[in-house]
Amino acid sequence: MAHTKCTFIAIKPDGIQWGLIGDIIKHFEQKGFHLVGMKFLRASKEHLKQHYVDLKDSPFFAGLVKYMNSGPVVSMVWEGLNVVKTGRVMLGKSNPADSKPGTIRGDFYIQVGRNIIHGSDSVKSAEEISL
Ligand code: DAT
Ligand code: MG
Repeated sequence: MAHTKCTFIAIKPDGIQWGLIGDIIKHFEQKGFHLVGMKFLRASKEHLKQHYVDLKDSPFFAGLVKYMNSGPVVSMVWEGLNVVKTGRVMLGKSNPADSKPGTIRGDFYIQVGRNIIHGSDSVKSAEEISL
């Protein structure tokens, strides 16, 4: 299957505003993963609706799309052994309050709707790299 050794990581608009681009990249580099693609872009609402299509029926969908469109994101592809699963562990939980210290969400943020970083949650969903 395509991309089995790669994951999609995106630094969200608040992560950029908070000045965390360097820290997040450093975290992944120091862990031993390789940055194989990176793009700084402002995602359109249409693009974001596709990216989050699984959540289209959730009550926070419109707010999520609006927030993700509120500024640029840093889209990255990271490669390495078990990077999808390990990457999710490094991110922490969706809700920063449940994220352990030492994880990116656990160390840097407190609100679920502003959790600074996206990461593919399975090898299958890492196919979102193409999007
Ligand atoms: P994750 O980003 O950990 O994969 P997810 O895929 O369940 O989490 O949800 C995607 C994003 O949607 C999440 O990063 C932030 C937002 N979100 C999730 N649950 C939320 C909630 N209860 N209120 C507001 N935003 C939420
Ligand atoms: Mg998710």
